[in-house]
Amino acid sequence: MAELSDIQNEFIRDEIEEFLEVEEERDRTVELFANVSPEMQAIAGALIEGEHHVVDDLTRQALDVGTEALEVMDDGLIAGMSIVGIKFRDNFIFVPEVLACARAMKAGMAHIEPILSEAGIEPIGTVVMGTVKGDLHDIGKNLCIMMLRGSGFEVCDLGVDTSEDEFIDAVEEHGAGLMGMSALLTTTMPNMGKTIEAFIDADMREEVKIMVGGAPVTQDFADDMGADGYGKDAVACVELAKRLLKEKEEELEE
Ligand code: B12
Repeated sequence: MAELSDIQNEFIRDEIEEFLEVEEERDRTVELFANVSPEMQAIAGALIEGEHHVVDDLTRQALDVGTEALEVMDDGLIAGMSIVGIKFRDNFIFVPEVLACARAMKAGMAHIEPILSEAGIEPIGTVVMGTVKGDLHDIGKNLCIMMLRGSGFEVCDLGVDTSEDEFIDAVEEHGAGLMGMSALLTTTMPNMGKTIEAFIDADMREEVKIMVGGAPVTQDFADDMGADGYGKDAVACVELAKRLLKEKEEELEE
């Protein structure tokens, strides 16, 4: 098991020491950062401090020297955001600070997006994606969209606070066989189920495969509300989208 002293970046060490009070989270975070490069630790550190210009520069530099976009995303940006999440939950920081971190995350993602989206081939399928009604969190959804586009999907992004009708209209308009919903709040998770019910009421449930995700969402929750699949992260989202697309095509052949 890794030790705090295995992490080279002093700022990250201090953050873990000062703010991570839950032993299991602390051990997991130490393990994570002890195994990532100093460059990724620096990106995570700048993100935690909400320094979007620094994240912008460091992300560009890392990609310029050949670091994989996925490594920068997972080991730099998402790793940094995981510490931000814990500090926010435990009231060490508040909405303005988190917004600064989100802005820094977006500055880094702006460099990653063109790389992950550069498939440039015939779209393999169309996906409608949105964050559910009442929910303004879009970082995770946007990462999923980047990865989906990079894997050849055409994505219609409905943004945040998406109503049932907006999902229905977009699926109809784009003839999409796949749809993804994101929710980050326990209070907005039920809106995923409500949206699925709206599809049933509109007699459109059979037309679209529905996948769900977001930090509080689980496989059990997805099963309970009648979704076709759940993905824990952006990589899982792409695998799931491919599997559901295949199932959809097989159903159409029958
Ligand atoms: C950033 C953030 C914000 C930012 C959002 C900025 C933005 N543009 O998104 C701001 C400051 C606006 C914000 C506001 C609020 N937030 Co907030 N926020 C967060 C924070 C710190 C990080 C979320 C994030 O971006 N994570 C990083 C991304 C990469 O991870 P992710 O979203 O989980 O996405 C991944 C997977 O889940 C999956 N995925 C996501 N979507 C989908 C979809 C599909 C189909 C699939 C397959 C997979 C998938 O793939 C993604 C990539 O790997 C979380 C803490 C946390 N631990 O989640 C709190 C958190 C979600 N927020 C919380 C709260 C309480 C709020 C506020 C109510 C605070 C307030 N008092 O105003 C408001 C609500 C605003 C609203 N109506 O939505 C709570 C929710 C608690 C709860 N039980 O519901 C959390 C958990 C913090 C906490 N207290 O612990 N927040």
